Amino acid sequence: MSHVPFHDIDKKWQLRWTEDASAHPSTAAQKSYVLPMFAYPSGSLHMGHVRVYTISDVIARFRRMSGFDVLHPTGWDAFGLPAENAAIERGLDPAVWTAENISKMKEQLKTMNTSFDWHAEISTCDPSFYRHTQRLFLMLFNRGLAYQANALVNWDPVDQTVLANEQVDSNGRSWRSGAIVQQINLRQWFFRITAFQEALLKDLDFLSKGGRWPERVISQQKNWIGKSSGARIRIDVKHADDTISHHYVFTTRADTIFGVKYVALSLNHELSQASKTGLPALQVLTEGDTSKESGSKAGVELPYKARIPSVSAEYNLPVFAAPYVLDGYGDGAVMGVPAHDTRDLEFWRQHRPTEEIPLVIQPLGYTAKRLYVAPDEVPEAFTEPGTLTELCGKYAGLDSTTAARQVVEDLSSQGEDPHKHAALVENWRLRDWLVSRQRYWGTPIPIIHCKDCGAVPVPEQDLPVELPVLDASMKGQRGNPLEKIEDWVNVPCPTCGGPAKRETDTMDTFVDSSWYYGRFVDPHNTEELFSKGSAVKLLPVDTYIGGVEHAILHLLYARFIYKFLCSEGLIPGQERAIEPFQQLIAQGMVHGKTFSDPNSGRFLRPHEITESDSGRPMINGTEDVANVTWEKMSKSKHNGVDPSICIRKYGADATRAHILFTAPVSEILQWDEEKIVGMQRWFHRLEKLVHHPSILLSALGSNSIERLDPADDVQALSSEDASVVLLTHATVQSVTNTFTSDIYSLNTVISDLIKLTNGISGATLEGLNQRVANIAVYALMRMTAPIAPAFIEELWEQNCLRGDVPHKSIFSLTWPASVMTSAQEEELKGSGTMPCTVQINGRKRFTTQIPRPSPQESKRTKPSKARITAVMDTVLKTEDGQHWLRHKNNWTGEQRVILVAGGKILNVVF
Ligand code: ANZ
Ligand code: ZN
Repeated sequence: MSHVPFHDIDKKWQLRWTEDASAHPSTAAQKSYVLPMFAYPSGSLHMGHVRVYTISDVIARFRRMSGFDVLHPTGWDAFGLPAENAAIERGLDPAVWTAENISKMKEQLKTMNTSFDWHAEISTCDPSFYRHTQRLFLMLFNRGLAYQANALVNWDPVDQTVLANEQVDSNGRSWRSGAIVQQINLRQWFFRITAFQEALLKDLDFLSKGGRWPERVISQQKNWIGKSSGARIRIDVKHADDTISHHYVFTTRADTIFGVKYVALSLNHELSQASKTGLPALQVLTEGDTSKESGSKAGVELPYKARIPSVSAEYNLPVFAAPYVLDGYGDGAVMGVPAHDTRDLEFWRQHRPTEEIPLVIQPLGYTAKRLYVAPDEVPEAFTEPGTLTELCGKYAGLDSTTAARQVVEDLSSQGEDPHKHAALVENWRLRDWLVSRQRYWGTPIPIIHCKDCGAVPVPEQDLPVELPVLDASMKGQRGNPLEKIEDWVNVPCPTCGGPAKRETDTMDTFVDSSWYYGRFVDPHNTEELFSKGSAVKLLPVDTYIGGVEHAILHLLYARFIYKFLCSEGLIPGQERAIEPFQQLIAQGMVHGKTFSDPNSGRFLRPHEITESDSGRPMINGTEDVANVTWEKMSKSKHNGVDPSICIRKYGADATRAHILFTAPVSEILQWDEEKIVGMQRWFHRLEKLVHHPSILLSALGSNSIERLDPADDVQALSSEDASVVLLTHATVQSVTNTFTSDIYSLNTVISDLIKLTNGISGATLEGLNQRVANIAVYALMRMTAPIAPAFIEELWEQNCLRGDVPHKSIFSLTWPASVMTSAQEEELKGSGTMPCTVQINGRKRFTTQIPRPSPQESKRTKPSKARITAVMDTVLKTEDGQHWLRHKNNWTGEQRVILVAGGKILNVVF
């Protein structure tokens, strides 16, 4: 076996491609914008990065070869707390620290043989970028879509900043500092994303069509936006002094109105607040950390009684203050229906363990024996829609949907405005986006606060508001250093010239990433975020690739800002739905092999393990075998793999191929380095093929080896030639189809290419017609090029040299189309079908129709591999085939298959 110096080849071609980058201006008519989610510059690439950039690079290279004008850029999500904290710990300027990390990671990215458009590189912490983030802020501000308001926020007392809900763990601690998070009221900046909620919801339908986005992501976005249609129902509340007041509850289940046993109010509801002084228990509840209690049964009964007018004349419903009722959703008030809501049942069991509850909904076609039951008699609430029971008066017998509609209709006609007994309403779970952070390392909010003029935008000509450089005395301090930099904070008011102060909050980094994909289309524009011309030409992103952990926030914010920019006319002429990412490829995580001690559960380092002769991982110095699991790579589990080491050892191309081959794109990838040699072996076989004396790709002229001549008589081909042509043809179709419409199955591209490589080698090149051999190898090389770019480029160059033809990049060649005409294909495959009896282990199981053998095939004494594969494919597609081979037996594709009598009998041996 020859030893290809993969590492040297990588280096050689990385350099050559950089030199050539400007050499081929694209003349393609159609653009394709392929974008991987940009990285946070932590300083080193991890396997997750390698996976996402491999996928995007392979797609980008494929599209270039397919004739698209491809934009494949990347940049750096460079602001944010981790950089600032790392810088504080080391006493460095975050700008310097970040720039160093970026240059390290950029080098690493290049070692992956990626083909990025580096001329468009951006970094969100660069003033030339963030001046536009500030412009975006002011555009929103001028439209009333960026505003200040008081809000209860999660405050991390150690890092001294506001945290997003997602950054607080289930124990109420900060994800970073570990401090108990406090809820405090602070004046904060918000973006009014709720102004776009209808469009954000509706356009999800477009994204779900044809699988543009994964359903999982769509449903997460739907839930987050959380539109719910229901009704407000009036409740009358009698106070201790017999006065009556009117209030409302929000319900999506008006059909359960006859099952109401109590009313529950949020702790901040006006009625809860009004009774606080007399109820110490309520005070305790209010002062506790309510965020943790929202699911609990906690509650305090209040000194009121309630009724739902038109259901009951008497005030017989107890009223509770309960943390499970959220503020700011609906009316902060709930009608409690223990029999039909899980939380309500739990709550009722706690507070009225013996009082019977009415069953008002029963499953379709089922009649309950008793309509009143004790809370403990029902194992769980019946929460599905169903049929209304006899307890529901004139609504008895109706189905839930009809009854709910009817109840609301009836109640809406009762009572006087503004105190109607009910009204239809919609509620949205989506809240405006809190964008301010009390930290240094982010885009400064371009606002100046003046006592007389209020919040005044920084004038256009003064943008960007640059971050001041931290001086040594600021380093290592907690809190927001901006507040302490007097020369920066104190400025004249742009409107009246009086003394004023800059806003010291900076923006959430999600603001940067909400529009960065727009910047790549016009990265050097100083006047605008991007020009209309470039937007029309290049936006939206055609294929966006990234981790599913961004399924909600980043993608939702980006969709919002894109819609906003379109509404401002910055992105004109969008024919398709106004969506920034037309296709989303969500890739799975990379897991590492993890060893732990079966006795203590302790995670073990690789050097604590030695493989036994039988391949078992023994814990050194003991008789114990380590437990092996696959888990998310992390320092604490000692299961991380450094991609640079791997790339240096095996070459970038084998690493890329391994990543693609090991798992379908959306699934978890179990990183098992030992398997990379499998890819190297495939490369060696491929190399042997290309080095064969009869393979002279360029010399023969690439036109003549693109495909068979339409005038060629395929009947004249030998059976080996015919089967190689058919296999090549099938591979081109399958690989092209995966690349264009089934990217999630990229793993099958590798297996298809391996099969073709083996198919050609198996046919012993000497025996093949030279044209046919060259057609097959030429197609194989081009199809492998996006995956193993440097290796194929090298083989291609060597082949050119051997043929004495000047080399030009393999990426300047076009993607293979079909290698013969459809008439030729039909002739080769033969037409019509014939009956075939299928046997399993020699016993006859069923009979089905299979394609007739081609004329060449009929000449053979033994059926070709291609023929067997074609027959098995047909058989597996039948119902009988599925039943006998997949359900009754476990067909893996490796079983022995015997085809006799031209196909009349097929025997599969398990
Ligand atoms: C009575 C009822 C009976 C309910 C039943 C459900 C089942 P979605 O679909 O998420 O909008 N609810 C209303 N306001 C609430 C608040 N501020 N905090 C917590 N829960 C609240 O949920 C609507 C349902 O959530 C409403 O319908 C209400 O309970 C509860 F068998 O009303 B339902
Ligand atoms: Zn002023």
